[in-house]
Amino acid sequence: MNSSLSRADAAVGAAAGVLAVVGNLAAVGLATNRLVLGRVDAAIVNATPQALVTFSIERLGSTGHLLHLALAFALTAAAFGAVAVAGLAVARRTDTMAAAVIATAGVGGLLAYVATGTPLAAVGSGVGAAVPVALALARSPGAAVDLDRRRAIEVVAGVSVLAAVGSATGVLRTPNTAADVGGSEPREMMDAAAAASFDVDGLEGLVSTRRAHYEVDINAIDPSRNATTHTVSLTGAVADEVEFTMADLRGAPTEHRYNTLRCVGDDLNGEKIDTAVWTGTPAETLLDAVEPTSDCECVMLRAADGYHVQFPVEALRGGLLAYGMNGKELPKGHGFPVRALVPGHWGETNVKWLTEIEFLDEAVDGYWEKKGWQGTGPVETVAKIHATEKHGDGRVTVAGPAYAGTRGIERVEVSVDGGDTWRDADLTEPLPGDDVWREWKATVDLDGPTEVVAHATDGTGRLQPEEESGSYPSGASGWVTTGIRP
Ligand SMILES: Nc1nc2c(c(=O)[nH]1)N[C@H]1C(S)=C(S)[C@@H](COP(=O)(O)O)O[C@H]1N2
Ligand SMILES: [Mo]
Repeated sequence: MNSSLSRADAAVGAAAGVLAVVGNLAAVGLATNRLVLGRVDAAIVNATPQALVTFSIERLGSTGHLLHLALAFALTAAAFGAVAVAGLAVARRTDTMAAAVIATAGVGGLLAYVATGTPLAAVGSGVGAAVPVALALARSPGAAVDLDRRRAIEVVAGVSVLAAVGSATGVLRTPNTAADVGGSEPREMMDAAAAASFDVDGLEGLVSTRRAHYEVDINAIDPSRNATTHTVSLTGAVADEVEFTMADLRGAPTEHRYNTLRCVGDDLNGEKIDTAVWTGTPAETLLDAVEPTSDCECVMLRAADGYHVQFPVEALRGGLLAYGMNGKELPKGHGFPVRALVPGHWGETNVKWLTEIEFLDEAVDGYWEKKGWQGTGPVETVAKIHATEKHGDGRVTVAGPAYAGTRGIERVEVSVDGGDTWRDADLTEPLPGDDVWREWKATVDLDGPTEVVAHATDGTGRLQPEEESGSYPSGASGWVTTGIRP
């Protein structure tokens, strides 16, 4: 083999690698568990040192996901590419095109089957890997295979078109129907929240519709769940296990709630905090259907993406199993078809793509707790400074959300003299509900650059702690300070 030949082989191999990944996607749609890419990505995340995973998810967000997804793509495509290159070698040895194509499709398909356990994924990847090999060999049937440069370029061009069509097919196969949920009530609640919100430039609104609700996920690709087959099972230390379909959940008593979520990894003045109107059935409906047999009184919630979190069943009892968000079906990124909402607890307990509520014999750590986080308990109290609106005459309105989970917000104060004197900020009327933030605002008169400090007092009369800490391991603390000028 001379070197130009092997370069042509490499081009066909790369094309086969890409097309195998795309073929998989085209065959099964955007469904993590059924994509070799999704499996490899999950394996990379599992093999990555925990500190790095935490850093990536909490700090880099979607950029971090893109990085490990790119690595997963390179590894996956390289594996299928190697199969195709081996296929070309088979062609040379046997002098037949059919043997090479069948070998590539077979081994590629087997690889995908082993990785995903999904026959359709095997077909998609096998065919995808074999097509470039077939194209490369097409005009030299039975002959000794010599791949010249021109042929390699033709193959890559042809495969690029197929890859584009295949990717589009795969993404379109993914159901993206956001049906209305909950009738007119969620809409009315959103309107009421909009009317109650302060009108300050840059403030997000009491229901976060001016900007997208934040998202924190352990996986780069959200699991795709089919609402007609998805179930939530109550398992483990119970007299009899019970399984609920989505039809069961929708048939159970319905509630609409304002509910605020905040990630334990949120910075003190960060934006991993939002509020939506959620529609679902009280978790109690499900919990009452089983008889616990242990006295641990703790549950492990498990999800379709492998996520799991353990906390006292008592916290879940007042919670909601939500299938609607802001009057629509839950968006995929927020847990379609059903997620848990646990009043007043850090975001990580609010499991998306919920599949199982397991009653435990003894408490064990969940996903984040294994990485050292302590985020299964109640949220810390915080007043954030998210907006400053200048009036042009020396007056500046500062404003933000204030949140203390189920304790509620009683008062927010601001200081412009470094904390010597404080004045009360205005608060929005509390929206009904046990776990909803409020907005605060205060207009201050300034004659020069000034530091503004804000702090909140919760419904129990306790002032937000002044001592500063980062979000790891149990949530950020301190008073938010911002420099403003008139
Ligand atoms: N299945 C599953 N549920 C999950 C997560 C996840 O990665 N997988 N992330 C948790 C974390 S850390 C937070 S802060 C919230 C975020 O919910 P949101 O993305 O709807 O804002 O979901 C929680 N539920
Ligand atoms: Mo989180």
